[in-house]
Amino acid sequence: MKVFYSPLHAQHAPPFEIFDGGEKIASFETPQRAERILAALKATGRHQILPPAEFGLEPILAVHDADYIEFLRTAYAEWQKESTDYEKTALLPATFSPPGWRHKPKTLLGRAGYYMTDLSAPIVAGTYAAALASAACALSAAQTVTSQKSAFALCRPPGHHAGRANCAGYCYINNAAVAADWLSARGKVTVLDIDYHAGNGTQDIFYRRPDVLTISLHADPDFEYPYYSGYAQENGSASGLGFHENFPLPAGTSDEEYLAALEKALARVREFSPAFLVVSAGMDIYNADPLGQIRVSRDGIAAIGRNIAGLDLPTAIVLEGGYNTADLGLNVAAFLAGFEETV
Ligand code: OKP
Ligand code: ZN
Repeated sequence: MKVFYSPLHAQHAPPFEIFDGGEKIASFETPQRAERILAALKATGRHQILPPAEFGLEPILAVHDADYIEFLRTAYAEWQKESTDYEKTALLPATFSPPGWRHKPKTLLGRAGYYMTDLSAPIVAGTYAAALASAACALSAAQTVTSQKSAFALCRPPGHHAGRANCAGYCYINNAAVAADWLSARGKVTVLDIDYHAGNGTQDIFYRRPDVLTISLHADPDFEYPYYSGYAQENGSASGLGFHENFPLPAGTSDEEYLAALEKALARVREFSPAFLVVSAGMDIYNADPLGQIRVSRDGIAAIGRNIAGLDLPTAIVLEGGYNTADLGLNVAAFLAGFEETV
């Protein structure tokens, strides 16, 4: 399978994230994640590693507001110019704009609180370059599946929590949404999100659209991040009503239980009958993930890949999360091997 990878991801290496209780910890989302995956995929000898093509900003601006992207591009440098009495390692505000309070202030930290919706997406010097390269990998995978069965985008940073105008949860540009929107000019698209966390950014971006069916299987947001969306009763709105589906799952979900929920999701995809599939492939459903409480084994991950391939659709597979760095490469390799297994 063609695998799109850019070394620019390494320019995004946030020195910390803030956890519950205000605990400042080393970021779980590290450059080593991508390096492990790259090494594991090379070791299989079954994949062709390629740099992403250039797509420019246009396909990104089709799903994100221009002022938000401009903020991502300029915020860090602008912040560096301000004189502060604290050390400026990563841009993270301490004030956020409550729902409905949508005045966009001139001051940099005010705008940071406007565009950043939690404490797990700090901006460092290389964030914008890495996020652009990550989106380009997803777009390259999308372009590939217009003429081939599948492609894998080794995206870092991930994207599915990024909304039209906000970053959150390690995500800045919504890679899968950018790829899906690009493909939607060529036919109906389904985004199937199997990351442990609800794909709330993707949900936000396509919520009113009937031409892109979005489906997310994830830990029930009633106990897990992102908490405020990802519930079963959220089904889209306006002409997009009926074209979003969430499958919230309990902690401890096993292979069998996960695959049963996936079967329901796949039935909905078949009914929709899209021309293309984009998979938001997070590996944090793994039973030994440090952030996750779903218990899918590596064999289970391979089975998920196999069952999704059974849809027999041109499929762009886009990396999202997965934080057991030691096992991450093997998990992605297992998913792709399952996907490529001929039935
Ligand atoms: C990104 B992806 C929880 C703090 C919030 C953010 C997790 C982002 C996951 N204690 N953590 O979906 O894998
Ligand atoms: Zn996740």
